[in-house]
Parts: sequence; structure tokens; C-alpha cells
Amino acid sequence: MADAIPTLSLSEFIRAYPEHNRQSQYSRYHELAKRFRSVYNREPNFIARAPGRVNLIGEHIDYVGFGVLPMAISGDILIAVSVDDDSSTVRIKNVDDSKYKSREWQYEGDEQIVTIENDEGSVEWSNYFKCGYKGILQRFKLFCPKGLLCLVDGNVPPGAGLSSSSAFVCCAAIAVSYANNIETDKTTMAKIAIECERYIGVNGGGMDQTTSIFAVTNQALYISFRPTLHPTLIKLPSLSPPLTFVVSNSLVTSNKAATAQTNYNLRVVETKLAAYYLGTVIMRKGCDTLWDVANQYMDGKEIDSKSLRELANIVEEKIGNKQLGYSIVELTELLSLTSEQVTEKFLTKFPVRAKTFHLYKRAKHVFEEAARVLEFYSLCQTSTHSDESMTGHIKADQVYSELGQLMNSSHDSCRDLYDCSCVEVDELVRVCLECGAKGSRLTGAGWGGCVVSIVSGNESEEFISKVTEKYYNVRFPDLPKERLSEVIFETLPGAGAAVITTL
Ligand code: NG1
Ligand code: MG
Repeated sequence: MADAIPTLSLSEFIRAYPEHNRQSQYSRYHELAKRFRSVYNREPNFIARAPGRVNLIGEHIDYVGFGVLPMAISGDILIAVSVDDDSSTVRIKNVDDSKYKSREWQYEGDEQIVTIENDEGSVEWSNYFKCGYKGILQRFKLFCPKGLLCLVDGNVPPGAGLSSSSAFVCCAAIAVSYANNIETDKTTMAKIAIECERYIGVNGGGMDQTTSIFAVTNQALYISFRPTLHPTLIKLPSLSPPLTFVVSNSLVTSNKAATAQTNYNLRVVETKLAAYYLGTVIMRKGCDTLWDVANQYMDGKEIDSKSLRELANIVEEKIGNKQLGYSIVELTELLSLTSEQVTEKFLTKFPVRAKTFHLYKRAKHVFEEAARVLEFYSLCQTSTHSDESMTGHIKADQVYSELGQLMNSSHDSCRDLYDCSCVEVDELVRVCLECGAKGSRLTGAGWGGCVVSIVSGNESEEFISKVTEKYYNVRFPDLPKERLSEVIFETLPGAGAAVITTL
């Protein structure tokens, strides 16, 4: 799969869209080019685009090293760019300039390239662009980068778990590399985007960037990260009635960068503490990630869902559910390390704030969630292969119910073991199930954001109207009707990142 990011004309690109939204996509790209001309008084040379994603299953396990199963959505970030050969100044503007102020900076030279300051509590929007900029300049050692005039537009809701941040970082990296005449393959681009998004202060995994770059219309992805990054395109089961995924936004936003120290980065640390401890008790040597624990447990053989379930039982035996978690003092005893060693090993690279650390709940979630992903994947494969030989509805019902149950268990585990849900998201999941979803779960990092539900195709309209009545009309009665299609929508696997050269 070492192929390049596609460069396409707008008409070629639009062909990948389902017929019903081709026209609206066309207008969006044209509008952006038009705005660009009026803002900068010149033609854009190209538009880079990168989509958001919805994760079907596999939450908070990518940074641990286990495979996940997402798909791209049609919402994306667009950056129209005009290259300025005579300077190295970057100017970026947003079509929504009341919310996102224009920024400008200079290439700072070798080491620093560009300063990214992470203010806790509020995150400067242009930092996501700077991540991609810095990532490309560093990786390709560009000492005389071109100046850029950029105009950004996006329709992935921010802080909703649909990965607007990674779509922006990927889009920026692609725009900067294309503007500087760098050709690279998708794997390299995904790895750059994964690493450079960490400049924002979140010790993230690689699911979002990989999806944004590798996605193909009508296919989901199974992404494995270890031993190397490896995305596999997969067909979702073709069932009758057809399977649909509906995304609904709880409308609670959670800015992952602003809350990293108490939420996301803390979870990364907790899984590392658990990996170290389990390594010492099972293999007599601390491991770096829970994937390493599983890999050593399997002696290098393929990790399957049965062994992951065994590992979840070992977590029960060896760690035990200490309700209040471990304080640093207790950790030093448990891990036979000094408190300096604990700090140095686990708490320095990305600082976190916590009185106690939960090892049992996090490790149990990770192993079971990793098992669920493999079970979901194998259901997709068997039902895709064999549905012609099966007789219609019985088979479909069974597949729906099995996929749905895996999604439900995933949500329960995010809520109860990983503590990454919130009251509103739990309520929305409950409402979705009451309204006929076969399964429903939070998607993305959590602590707010979106829910994804599996719904039988011929029931999706009715489903959407029932959820609207029971969730949005009750909790957000003032939400304008015309915004409903942004907050609850059916989604098909969308196309991946591209550069659109002829508008
Ligand atoms: P979102 O919700 O898109 O910010 C984050 C991480 C993913 C993954 C999920 C949880 C980044 C860029 N994204 O996604 O890698 O860990 O949370 O499954 O850090
Ligand atoms: Mg994100």
C-alpha cells in the first residue's frame, strides 16, 4: 500500500461522492476558491483536503499498540493554498474569521522551525497547522521553505470525537509538502502526521491520521500498529436490509488538548504503568505497552481474541480491582521503583495531574476492547464472504445483533472501566438503543462528543426522528432545526485525503 496521496481535478474527486451530495461538495470547494480570491486577491494553486473519521470499535487502544476499526466520514478540512516563492512567511486565515483569527509567522530556522505554545485551557487553532508545517519541514529537512497563503474551511465538528484535529494536521502536512514539491507515500505521511500532532501536547495514537490518509470510499479500515503501521481496507458486511451507521453528537464538547493532563494523557500513563507491572509479574521484566505484554505472552505468535480474553483474566488475578487506584507512594512499592524513577519513567514526557492511578480498570478495558475489535473484524469478514449462501433475514439479524452487542460492550467498558464517558453521552447511547439501534457507543476519545449507532438501513430515518425527539428536543430545545443534519446523520465510509489541483 505504498501509494502516494492522490492529486486530482475537482471533477475527478467529486466522482467519489455519492450522487446525492455531489452538488453540495462541488459548491463547497468552489466557494472556498472564490473566498480565497477575494481574501488574497490571487488564485489558489490547489486545495488540500483531509476527512474526519468515526471509530466503529476499538477505543483508547491505538496508543497501546492494538488494532482499531474506523472509517472516514464525508466531513473534512480544506486548505486552499497559494505558494509564495519570494518569502518564507506563512499566513493562515479561516473562513470563520470571527471565531478563528488570522495568523502569520516566519520560518524560524533549523532547530525550532516554528514555536508551538500549548496554553492549557484554550488551544490556539493555528497550532494544528503549525504541527503539520513543522512535521514536514523537519522530516524533509527543508531549510528554505516556501511562503504560503492559506485559507482554511472545515465541516468536522470540533471536540466531538470525529477527529477534526487530525484532519487539520493531516491536511496541513499534505498542503505544506505539496507546496514544497515533496512527493511522499501515504505511510510516511501518516507517520509524520501522527508524530507531529503530539506537538499539541496530547500523547495520541495513530488511528485518526491513518484513517484520514488511507480511507477509500465505501470501505472501513482495520488498522494495526505493531509491529508496524498497517491499514487494511475492509468491506462492511452487505446485509439485507443494509447496514447503516448513524452518528449523533451529544453536543458536549471536550477539547482533548486542553484537558490532556487529567484525561487523555493520564490514560496513556495508566496503561503504561499497567504494562510495566504486568510485565514484571508475568515475564519478570517491565513492558512498555500492553501490546508488548500480549506479544510476549504469545511468544511472538499472532495475538488472537482468545488470548486477549485470557490476559483480561490475568489482570483480574494479578492486579485486582483497587477501587481508589494507586497513589505514587503505593506505585513505588508495587513496581519496586523509587518515586524519582516513577516520575522519570512515566510522568515527565507528557505531564499529568492525578492523585491516584487506575491500573486494573484500564488494563482490563484495553485487553477486552482489543478482543472485541478482532471479533468485529472477523464478523465483517465472514458475513461479507458468506452472505450469498445464507438465506436473507435470519443471517442479517444475527450479524446485526452480534455487531451491536460488541458495540454495546465497548460502550459499557468505556463508561465503567476507562471512565471516558459522561452523563450526556451515556444518556444519548441509552436513547439510541431505545429508538431501535442494534448497538451504540461513544466514538473517539470521549468525555463528550459523538455516539455511533448501528441501525438497519430501512429504519434509519425513523431512528433519527425518534432520537431527535427524545434527546435533542428535550436537552436542546433551542437548537435550530436546520442544524439537526449536522448533529445527527447517517454516514457511509468516505474518501481519504487528496490534493485537488484543477478547480
Ligand atoms: P479524537 O477523539 O479524535 O481526538 C483520540 C486520539 C486517537 C484515539 C482516540 C481514542 C489523537 C489525535 N486522537 O481521538 O488516536 O486514541 O482518541 O480511541 O490523539
Ligand atoms: Mg482529535
